[in-house]
Amino acid sequence: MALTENRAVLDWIDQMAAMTRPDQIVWIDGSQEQLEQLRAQACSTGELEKLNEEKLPGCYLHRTAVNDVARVEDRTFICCKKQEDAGPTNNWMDPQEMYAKLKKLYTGAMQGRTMYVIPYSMGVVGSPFAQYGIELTDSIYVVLNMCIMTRVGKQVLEALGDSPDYVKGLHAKADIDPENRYIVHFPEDNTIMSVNSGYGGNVLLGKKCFALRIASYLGRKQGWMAEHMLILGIQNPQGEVRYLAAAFPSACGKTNLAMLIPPAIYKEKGWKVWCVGDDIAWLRVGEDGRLWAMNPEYGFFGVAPGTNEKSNPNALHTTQAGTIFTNVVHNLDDNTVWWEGLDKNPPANAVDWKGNPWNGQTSQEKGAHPNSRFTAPAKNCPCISPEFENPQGVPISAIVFGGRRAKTAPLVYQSRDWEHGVFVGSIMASETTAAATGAVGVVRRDPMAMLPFCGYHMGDYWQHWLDMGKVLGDKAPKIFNVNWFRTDDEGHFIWPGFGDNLRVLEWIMKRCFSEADAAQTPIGYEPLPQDINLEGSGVDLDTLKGLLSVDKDLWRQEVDGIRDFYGKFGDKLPKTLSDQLSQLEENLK
Ligand code: GTP
Ligand code: SPV
Ligand code: MN
Repeated sequence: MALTENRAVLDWIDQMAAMTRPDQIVWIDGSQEQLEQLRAQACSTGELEKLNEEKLPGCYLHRTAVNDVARVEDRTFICCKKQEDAGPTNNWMDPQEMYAKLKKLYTGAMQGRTMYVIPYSMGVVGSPFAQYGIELTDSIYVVLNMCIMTRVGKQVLEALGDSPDYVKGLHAKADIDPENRYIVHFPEDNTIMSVNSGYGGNVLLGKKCFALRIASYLGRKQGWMAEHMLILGIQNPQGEVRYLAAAFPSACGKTNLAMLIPPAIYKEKGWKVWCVGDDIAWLRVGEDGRLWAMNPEYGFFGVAPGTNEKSNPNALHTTQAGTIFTNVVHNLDDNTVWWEGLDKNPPANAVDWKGNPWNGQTSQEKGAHPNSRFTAPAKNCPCISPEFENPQGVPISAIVFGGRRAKTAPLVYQSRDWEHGVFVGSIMASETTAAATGAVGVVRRDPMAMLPFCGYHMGDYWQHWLDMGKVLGDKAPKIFNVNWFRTDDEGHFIWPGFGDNLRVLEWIMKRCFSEADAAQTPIGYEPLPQDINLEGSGVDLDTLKGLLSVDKDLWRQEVDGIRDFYGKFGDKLPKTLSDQLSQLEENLK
């Protein structure tokens, strides 16, 4: 039975059902009884496997199709009326043409299946900054994941009332055919259509599709920003909590930084870190003129490999109950899960991510997919911020950009001002990871970590950043860039990373409150080496100096790469940014 009388919602569902022809329609009300019944049903068909109830209460394992393990950027489209509004970094097709193409793929796609109606909220239900969506899907896995990642149920429909202002999302697994896989956004129609995939980022439509691609488009129109950023609070020994938001590309350390555990010498002094969000931030100018950030999500869809008791105990703890694991190893001895980097003792009696028998003691192949994931409730996180449910979000003192660069980018530097900071974000580059299909380890430009997620022209997006800076004026957060991933000649990471990253964040926060000095370099401000606390880090001052070094030759090559990249944007490239590039070139002379 329908859970709303909203005409716009009911008419749209009627149309989608007429096209996809499900056997039945089930509304997700958010109740535990209904979810329990769906879990049981998914277990009966093998879509989910129930894990050890003592060791991993309420946890399940799922395997996707082998050809369907990551976001598909080459099959992701922004379909607005004019191609120039999508810009050179997005795939585009005329909306009418795309609707027609998709119609063929969706027609009858849910025959013999159930269509689930998921009313969900991005943000606290009823808050002035929440946005609502409805996802129609024929996948129980999607329903259960959406119920962890977003706020789902009747209360969303009540908050929406009879308003037509919601994001429509249609997902059909169809045949999981990679040749006919499409992840399509119609920003002008508030609509998302996803077909032929069952992988998280392609099908949990509240996440990248809505909260970044559609929301970035809405944010530009309405004067706010949707960013691929974690949000965290750093509590110093005086008890003050200062917040930062950080944009790193996929699988470059957001979840890990967001749940950071301070090194022993920091803990002893009383430092704490609070996680507000690990992937997406919606930012707006508050009544006090400062920039405020809220996390529209309700859970974490995190990278499993590499997560362990040492690198990130908070993340590991977060996944020990009520979690869905996707494409990890199934340990048959005790019906638990394993992945590369969990511990040094891979199970011998196990099943790998493809569903084949796997002996971790002898196999040369990886057991878990490099992009295997956990979907875990935010409330499980031991360091979840007390402000997590605050509809206003938190005030941001620093914005941090960063990527995976073996060379070139130093451990940390600060921009000279907001405009220079926007330049620093726009020239971000990072080695590609397993989070998207395609080659791994190739350096590519990924401005603000938004290359795959910006729902409109990247040149307009940069202008929007510059405009936001004008509104914020002297209340604007300070902007920084970090790189935890510099390597030595043997390819080993030089900086210990993880908890030790707090040493860098401490300096960043001090800069925001005029409590630390800095040195000028051609690319911006850097810490005086003695101002980074290295006690207990195992890093000596010379190594740190190396990590902070700016190699002018490499940076001159960088300038050439940036100029090529900027060339794509034609007259949509803000003049401020081309001026910044000239300034950088000048500084390197
Ligand atoms: P998405 O969920 O794809 O957006 O990824 P993310 O940005 O949240 O990345 P995540 O924190 O999951 O980290 C991805 C990988 O980077 C994991 O394998 C981590 O172990 C590794 N990693 C994270 N932080 C650090 C760090 O400080 N140093 C090093 N060397 N590796 C790190
Ligand atoms: C990312 O790739 O940045 C993720 C995972 O956070 S996904 O939801 O697949 O986009
Ligand atoms: Mn992400």
